[in-house]
Amino acid sequence: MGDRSRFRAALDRLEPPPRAVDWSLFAFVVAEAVTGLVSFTVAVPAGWPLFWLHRSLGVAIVVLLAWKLARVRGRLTDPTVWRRSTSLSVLTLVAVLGTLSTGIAWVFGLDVRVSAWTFLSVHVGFGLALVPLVAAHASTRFRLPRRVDFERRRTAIRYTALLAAGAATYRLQGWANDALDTAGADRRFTGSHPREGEGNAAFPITSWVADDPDPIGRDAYRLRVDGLVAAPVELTADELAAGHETEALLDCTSGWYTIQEWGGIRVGDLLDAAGGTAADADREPAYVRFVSVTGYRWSLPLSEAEDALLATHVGGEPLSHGHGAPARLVAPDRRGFQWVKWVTRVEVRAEYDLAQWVVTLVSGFD
Ligand SMILES: Nc1nc2c(c(=O)[nH]1)N[C@H]1C(S)=C(S)[C@@H](COP(=O)(O)O)O[C@H]1N2
Ligand SMILES: [Mo]
Repeated sequence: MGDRSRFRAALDRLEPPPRAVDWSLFAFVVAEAVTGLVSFTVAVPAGWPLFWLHRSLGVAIVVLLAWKLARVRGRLTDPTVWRRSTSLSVLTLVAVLGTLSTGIAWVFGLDVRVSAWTFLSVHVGFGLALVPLVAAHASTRFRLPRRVDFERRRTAIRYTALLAAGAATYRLQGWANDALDTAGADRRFTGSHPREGEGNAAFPITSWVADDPDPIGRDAYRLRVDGLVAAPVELTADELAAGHETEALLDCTSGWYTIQEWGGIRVGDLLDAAGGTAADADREPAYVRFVSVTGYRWSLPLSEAEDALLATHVGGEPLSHGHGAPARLVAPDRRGFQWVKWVTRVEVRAEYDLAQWVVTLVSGFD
């Protein structure tokens, strides 16, 4: 046997039975949606394995898809065998290819915009569309998985090999990007590209979905600090410019990051200005909620919040309206969407705020 045919034979042994390929594609797409969405909440380098898993699964999908397309090619190219569900299959294929190609392009540094969207956001859009499409596609050709298709030892070997190949491919990509010195070489572990420079002009203004308030007049502005505090207060913008400084990295899930020197007031000092936190009859202070003039909001656990900053300045300049003036949250170990802009209320609470996950998505829509 020549080297080539030996490779072919090994590849064929790795190929799962058709039904297992189909079910694996379904499972891997769901796993990609989950790892992708959860990765949005990861801001510290210790979370890198999640991003590697997402990338390895992505490469594995390329391999599974190649096996699948080799098998069903005839059904797509021969119009005499088209059925009603074929258009759904084609649509699903388009979404898969859209997700894969934008993901791969992003990895190689193609920081292209589709209107205001980065390729990474387009990737997320395709990926989210893919989940219901794959589910609908699977239901039109539903066949229960059979035990013989997932014989234990072979299955374990196959999936380990697939994921290892995925991780190895991603490693090779890193070397290729470095060797070619592409823009893709310069990504953080989250996949985000740097925005260099200091101050307001150095990084984009990003509103998650629809938040776009009118500028807030500095003189009329008051920040209310209330909830489980001893003495609720209202502070002026000048009182917030307390001169506390911290360097922190803002990493937006649309794929960019910036390191800036932020100035303002430590949230712990802010709570002290309200007499400190105070339990009432049956509630212990546990979270601090930061609420925007738009209603957008996020909560941090109390001890983390105390060390966070309510910023009035960036890179030595007063914060611009777009970046959240008069004051915005700077939460160092959090992703950008949690850095609430245009904060008008800081509230100490006892409970975790589950609804914030929805509010950040719909805030700004009337
Ligand atoms: N009120 C409010 N705060 C917000 C947002 C928003 O839409 N509304 N977007 C968040 C997102 S997604 C990011 S990445 C950062 C971006 O901050 P910047 O616009 O100063 O770059 O603000 C966060 N704070
Ligand atoms: Mo963001």
